[in-house]
Amino acid sequence: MFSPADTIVAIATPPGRGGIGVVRVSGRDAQAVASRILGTAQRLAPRVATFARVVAASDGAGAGPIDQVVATFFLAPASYTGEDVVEVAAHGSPVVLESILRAAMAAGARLAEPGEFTFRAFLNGRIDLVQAEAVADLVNAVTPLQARAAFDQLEGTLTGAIARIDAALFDLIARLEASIDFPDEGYHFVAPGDIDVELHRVAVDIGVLVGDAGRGRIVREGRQVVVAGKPNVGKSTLFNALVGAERAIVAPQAGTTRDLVSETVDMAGVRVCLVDTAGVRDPNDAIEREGVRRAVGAASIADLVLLVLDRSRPLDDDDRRLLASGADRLIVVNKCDLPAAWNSLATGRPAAGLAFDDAIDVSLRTGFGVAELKQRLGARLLGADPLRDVPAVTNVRHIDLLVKAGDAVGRARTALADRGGDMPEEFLLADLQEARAALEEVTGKRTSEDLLRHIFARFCVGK
Ligand SMILES: Nc1nc2c(ncn2[C@@H]2O[C@H](COP(=O)(O)OP(=O)(O)O)[C@@H](O)[C@H]2O)c(=O)[nH]1
Ligand SMILES: [Mg+2]
Repeated sequence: MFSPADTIVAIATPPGRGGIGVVRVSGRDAQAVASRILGTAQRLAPRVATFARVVAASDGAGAGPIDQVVATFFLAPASYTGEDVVEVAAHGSPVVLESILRAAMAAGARLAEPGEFTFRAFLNGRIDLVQAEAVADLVNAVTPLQARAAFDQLEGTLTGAIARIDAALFDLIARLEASIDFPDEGYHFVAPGDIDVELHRVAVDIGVLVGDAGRGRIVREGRQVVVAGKPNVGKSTLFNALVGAERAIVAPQAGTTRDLVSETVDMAGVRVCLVDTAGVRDPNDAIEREGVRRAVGAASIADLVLLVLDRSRPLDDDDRRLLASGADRLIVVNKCDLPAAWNSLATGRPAAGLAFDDAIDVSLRTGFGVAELKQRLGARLLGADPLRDVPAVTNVRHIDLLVKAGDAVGRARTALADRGGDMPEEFLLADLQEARAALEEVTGKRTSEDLLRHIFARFCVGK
């Protein structure tokens, strides 16, 4: 998909202005490109920060000096990509960085595709596919917990766990093959009892990884939480309180919020896309009708609905309709600072026929109950115990393949149990090889080009 023979270049820092901006060059001509744009005859010493001037080629329109920079050369294979790399740290101006980029291209480098530096690191065996995906996750992390999970994967914790499982399977397969290859020896290279002990151990190891995968997936992918309720109950006030900014308009008139307003926030380490909606009631006009339609639509696809009720006004049909919907929800009973129009949920049933599954009394005006609401929300998003260790597996691609490997090992164990003492080597081999194939697909030892293309397309240019 990418041509690995080219020397590539890209701006590695994000668009915009900053103290420093970095242009990165990688490939066999990295040094030659650097010496052309830096105008220095002498070669850069590896891993030494060298002060220099970038100069554009004299024939081009923007000829002449561009910026004072610090260039660092990394000699292959001890670099991010495993190739010769030069990083040019200039002043963080988009104009300057663009000029340096163009100068490098004029000097023989090609503009890198998204993720191409990391792809080269993968191709050159610097990192496996799990680690390459972790790089993208780390760059894209919104919460510290997401960053931590990605960092652990980049450090190779998952890679190591998979390698240990794979090594055990490899060893078993070798012994089973020996038993098949030398049937006349009159004995098995491995006893059925031993095989089952080993397979049990492998199944447990896979189970440990997959066991936390549900939480892991939530950490990586985040959740969508929708604030719903009839008009004027305090939805936008709640939304702002959770976002920590006056993002949505709060007003005493009903029907202020007419479109969806959304914001990404960190809740208990989970990246949450929080959505404020229009109050659900019989709409007064076409715009409000569309707002209500969007509100209902958003609530129907949400992972969790925060259903807001107003305790200072009697429950009405709008509330009842919302309460009747079966969404996964947390009921927020607001305006507890005002005289109550119905009983507290703690002391009794507020109205006949209404079931309150999970409700909390708050006053968004005084702040009463808000801390507990946040805590309950975090627990609902992440499961019972949000502060446990960082999950090892977070990526649904890895989870699916690990489950596949676990299933194959399970089938092997069943075959072994069904045959009693008579060892079904061929069946076992087929299952164990399938398990290994799934693990190799996780780490990228065995991967289609389509999948690679798909994975690296998520990266930004320069990574
Ligand atoms: N007394 C009292 N008023 C509140 C409380 N929360 C919100 N309000 C007020 O209720 C009105 C409607 O709030 P808003 O957030 O716009 O409701 P929305 O229509 O559901 O989005 C505003 O005047 C808020 O200041 C509360 O806890 N107590
Ligand atoms: Mg509103």
